Amino acid sequence: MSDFTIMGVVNVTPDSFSDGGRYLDAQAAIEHGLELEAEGAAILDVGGESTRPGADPVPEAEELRRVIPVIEGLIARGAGARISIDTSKAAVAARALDTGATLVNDVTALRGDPDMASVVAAAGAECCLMHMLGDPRTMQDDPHYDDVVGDIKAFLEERMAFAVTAGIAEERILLDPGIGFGKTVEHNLALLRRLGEFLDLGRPVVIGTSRKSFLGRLTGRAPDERVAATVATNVLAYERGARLFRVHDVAPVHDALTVTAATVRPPWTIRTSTTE
Ligand code: HH2
Repeated sequence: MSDFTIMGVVNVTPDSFSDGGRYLDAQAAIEHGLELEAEGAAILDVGGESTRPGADPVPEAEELRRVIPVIEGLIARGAGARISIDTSKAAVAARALDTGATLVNDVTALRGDPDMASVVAAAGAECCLMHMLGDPRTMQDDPHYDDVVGDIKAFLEERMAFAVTAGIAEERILLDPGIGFGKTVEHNLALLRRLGEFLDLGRPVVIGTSRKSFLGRLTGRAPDERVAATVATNVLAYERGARLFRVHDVAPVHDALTVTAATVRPPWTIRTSTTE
């Protein structure tokens, strides 16, 4: 039994930074989700609104039109992975939860829509609270922190208290420092280096470095050439205690984390089907 969970990204958007437009068609998104599950994703994170820097907001009706058929299709096709809805709109979360999603991944940490906390609480859903400085239009405009780890820890602690007060059970909360959301390259690296400090908050830590621009700034590579850099950061994050990994490239990250987990936390399992 592995002690890590991979969340595969299913973006049903025309403008996501690394795969925009590839899975805009519901059938393509469903096939992609099933492939990610076969590669080892235990959660499929379905999103219909890009959060890349400068992204335009998507109207609720359009977001629903993008994501609901994909969730329905994944369930109809017998997906075994749990389904997460990546949204900051309460109405989208509510419909997704009714359709069969069990986790709400809200990059605004319940600040984007006043009804979001009660929707999550009423459904008894899990929710991922992520840190973002400002909003996607402005977040990369000279972000500043007194102490990036301390400031984000305090933010997540406050958001967790808010969620619990709103009726969301603490055991259903996941926390994410929000790599790339209002952070310089140095901020992202400091968060990874000191990720273990977030374990003090007592909830599972989610990390999303996949193909992000700081990896491009460091390697000079385009988004779809950042797999090795993504693997490196996820291995580092595991070693520092993260247990949920939001990625586009599930197969390589799954292999890398399998070996990392076996090394860091034995016993490991020998798979007899491998060839020498
Ligand atoms: N990153 C993105 C979107 N959602 N959710 C969590 N919890 N953590 C993250 O780091 C995170 C997230 C951005 O990645 P992507 O979905 O590929 O891009 P876009 O927002 O352009 O669709």
